[in-house]
Amino acid sequence: ATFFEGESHTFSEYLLVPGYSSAENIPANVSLKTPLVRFKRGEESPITLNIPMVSAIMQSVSGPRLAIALAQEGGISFIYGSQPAAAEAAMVREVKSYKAGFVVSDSTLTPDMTLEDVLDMVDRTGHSTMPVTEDGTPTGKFCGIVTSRDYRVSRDPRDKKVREFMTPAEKTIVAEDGTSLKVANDLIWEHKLNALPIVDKDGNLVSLVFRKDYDSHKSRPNELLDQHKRYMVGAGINTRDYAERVPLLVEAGADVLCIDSSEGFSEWQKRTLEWIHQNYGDKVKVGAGNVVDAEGFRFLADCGADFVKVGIGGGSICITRETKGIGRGQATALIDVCRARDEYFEETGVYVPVCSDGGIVYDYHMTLALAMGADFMMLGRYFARFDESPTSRVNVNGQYMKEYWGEGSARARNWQRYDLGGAAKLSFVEGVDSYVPYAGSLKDGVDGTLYKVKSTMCNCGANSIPELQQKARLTLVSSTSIVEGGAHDVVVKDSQQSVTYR
Ligand code: MZP
Repeated sequence: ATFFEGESHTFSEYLLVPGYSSAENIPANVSLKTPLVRFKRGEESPITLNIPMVSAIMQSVSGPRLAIALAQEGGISFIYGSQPAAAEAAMVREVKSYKAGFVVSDSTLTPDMTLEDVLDMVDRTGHSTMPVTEDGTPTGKFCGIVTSRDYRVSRDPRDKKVREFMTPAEKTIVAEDGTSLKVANDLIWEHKLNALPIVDKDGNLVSLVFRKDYDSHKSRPNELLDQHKRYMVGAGINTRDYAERVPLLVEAGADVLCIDSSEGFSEWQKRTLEWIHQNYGDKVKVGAGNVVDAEGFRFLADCGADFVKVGIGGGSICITRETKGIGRGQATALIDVCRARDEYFEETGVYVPVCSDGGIVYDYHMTLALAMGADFMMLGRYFARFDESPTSRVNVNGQYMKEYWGEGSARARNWQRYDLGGAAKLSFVEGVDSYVPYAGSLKDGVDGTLYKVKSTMCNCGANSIPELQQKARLTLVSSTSIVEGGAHDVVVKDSQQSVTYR
């Protein structure tokens, strides 16, 4: 047997030691742009992300609604593969055909609705803003908007009528030929509106332009309002039915694929990658994994993986280490693989991005993962908590929760993820079915997290991810100093604080 030197560690056992920060190191100057797929020295990755976050290839995480919300923030989702190929392709198509920038409302509220009705509609449609018209039809005379934030703020007094929460339209613009997005953008900006209603000459609501559309379009202010951009989306595949699944996903418009497997250092992954390259050359980008050491990385990089995912047994819903006794502490695995990636780049001139998959619990773990060399992170639990994840929100003992279950659980039965060429079934479970605390909208959550990540990067004197990786100074911490790092020797007044402030 081979014994690895030292123990394997996880994120909570590390801290960043701040470095010198100049006056240039402010969060507003930090770029989180990062490569998604392999590229040659001196070139840029053909696909880059604006934020280093991708959502897990899981039934309870990555459906179309979450994929759209995450793409709007600059990340990417991988639609889950544990469903018929045609159903997965339909989800990809739904994301690709979503019209952003100019949203013609397909649902409106009427003044006699209760807040419960509003919640249902906000949940069902995924709209963050609802137009209210006099007669409740999309083209009725416009009289106000209700935002999901209004709902959240006011959700306790359930019997109140929605009328009380309508935000009167402070500004509207009249749709006419030649109306430019710039006009809408200027109004949104000037009046700090969340949504700008567009009405026709008779005052009937035509559509809404959202602040987030303004944010994503401000670099191209003169685009006309009927135009829209296509969001990026990824999709999971397995090592069994790739010959049928990949063509459907490619045809549906998937921007990138990823082999979804609990253990990727295998001939099955090699065969899958070879098949894709033989049939599509380098037109179809595909990530592979998961691995936890340098050997596994090199194998997949040599097989042509466009990125390599790291992590076995660290996922919040994962019991692989308990059931099979395989895995490695996530931080140690990541450090080892990232070192191998840098050596591979030195040797071959090809940079193969590394994704840290699973085990991120606190926001600061993301900064640590980036500092240790990850190009981006795959997150399951984190995204499952938001409005946009595909699972039900339930009330458990007075607290709102979202359901979250592993792909290897009895509920998901994703046997292909654990397939070793045997019978087409899940022989034993490697994951659990669980609840995670509900955390509101993806946008609010991601904004808060990334502000923390950027602030820490500034403390390390870094304004970009490569700079962080170069400058970061990390230290292992003792179990006693981990206790010192939390609130200690005081009686915390509100126990919820400890949940929310992280
Ligand atoms: P986390 O973000 O919830 O900690 O971990 C998500 C990751 O756990 C997924 O991206 C996937 O790699 C892994 N996963 C998914 N299902 C299981 C399971 O049932 C699992 N064991 O380990």
